Amino acid sequence: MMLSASFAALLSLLHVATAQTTTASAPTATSTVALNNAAKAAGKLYFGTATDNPELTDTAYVAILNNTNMFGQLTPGNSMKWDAIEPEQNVFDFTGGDQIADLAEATGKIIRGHNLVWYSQLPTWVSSGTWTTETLTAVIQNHVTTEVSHYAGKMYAWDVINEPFNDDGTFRTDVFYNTLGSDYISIALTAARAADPNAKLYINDYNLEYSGAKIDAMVQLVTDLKAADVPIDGIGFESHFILGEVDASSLQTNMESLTALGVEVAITELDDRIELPATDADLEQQKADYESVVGVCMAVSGCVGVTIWDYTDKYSWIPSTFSGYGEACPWDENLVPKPAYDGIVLGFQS
Ligand code: 9MR
Repeated sequence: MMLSASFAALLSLLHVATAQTTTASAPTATSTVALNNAAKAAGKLYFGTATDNPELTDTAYVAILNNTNMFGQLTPGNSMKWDAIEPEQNVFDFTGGDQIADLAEATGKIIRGHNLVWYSQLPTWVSSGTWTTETLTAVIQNHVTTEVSHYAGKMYAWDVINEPFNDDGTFRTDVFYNTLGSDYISIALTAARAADPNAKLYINDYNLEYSGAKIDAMVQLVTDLKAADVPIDGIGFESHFILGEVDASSLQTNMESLTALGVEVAITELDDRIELPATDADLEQQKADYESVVGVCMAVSGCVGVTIWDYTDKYSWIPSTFSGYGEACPWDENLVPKPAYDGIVLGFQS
C-alpha cells in the first residue's frame, strides 16, 4: 500500500523527533511478566524498590508499588536514616519508618532497613558533637540497639554500615572514623546482632561494581571482620550506573570475591542514568544495562536479590544530584514501563 506523500512526510518527521529525544512515542516495555515473579521463578529471594514517604500520597504510584508480584521488597529511601529516627540525642521518632514497614507488612513484602551508621543525613548533634571513644561508642550502641530492636522480627536485612570507604579504598573520615577508627564498624555490627539475631547484617557501598582499590578494601574488611568473629552477613552493591558503563565481568568477579568469604551479596540501589535528552538508542542501551546487571545477580548464587532506587523517573534522586542526567529508572515519569523493564525480565530469565 502506498502511503500518501503528506502522511509519509509526517512519519519521517516523527522518526526524526524520536531519534533525537524521547517523546510520547518513545519505546515502551512489551513484557507482561511481573518483576518479583520473574525473580522468584529464577530462584532469587526478591525484586524490590526503594520508596519514600512523600510518594505514598500518589495513588497511581502506590497502586504499582503495592503489587507484590511486581515488587517483593521495599527499602525506605530516607525515613530510617539517623536524622529521621534520632533527630535529638535519645529522642526517637519511628513515624516515617513505621509507615513503610507497615506497608511492607500489609502487602507481604520483604523489607531492608536502610541505614544505621552513615556519614550523611546525620543530625548535627552527632556530626558536630565533641566525642570521646567512650561517649561515641555509647551513642552508636544506643542508636543501633534502639532502632534495630524497634523493627526486630520485621527486617530481612539492615544496612548497618553505609558507604564506609572512599573510592581510593581508604576509610572515609567522618565523625565515626575520626573518633573510633574502623572499630565503629564492629561496634555497630555487634549491637545490631544482639538487637535482632535474625536480621542479615550488611555493609553497603557504591563503586564496588568495578575493579580497583574500593572493592579490594571491602574484601579485606570482610576478611578482617570474619577473622575477628564480628557478625557480617552481606555486602550491598548500590549499583548507581551511568549508561553504557556496566562492566558485567568485574561485577561478577567482585561479587564472587565476597561470597567466597561466606557472605551474601545484593544489588541494593540500582539505577542507570542517561545524559539528557535520552534517545531511543539510549533506552535500548539502558535495557541492555539492566539485563546485564540482573544477569550477573543470576550468575552468582550468593546474590539474593535486586532493588532499584525507586521504580519511576518521577521520584528518582538523579536529576537533582547529577545535572543534565536523568531517566535512570525502569518506569518513566508517567509510570509507563520503559525497555529497561524488559531488560530486567530477560536478566532473570538468563
Ligand atoms: O534517595 C535518597 C535521596 O532522597 C536523598 O536526598 C539522598 C540524600 O543523601 O539519599 C538518597 O539515597 C542514597 C542512599 O541512602 C545511599 N546511597 C546513595 C543514595 C542516593 O543518594
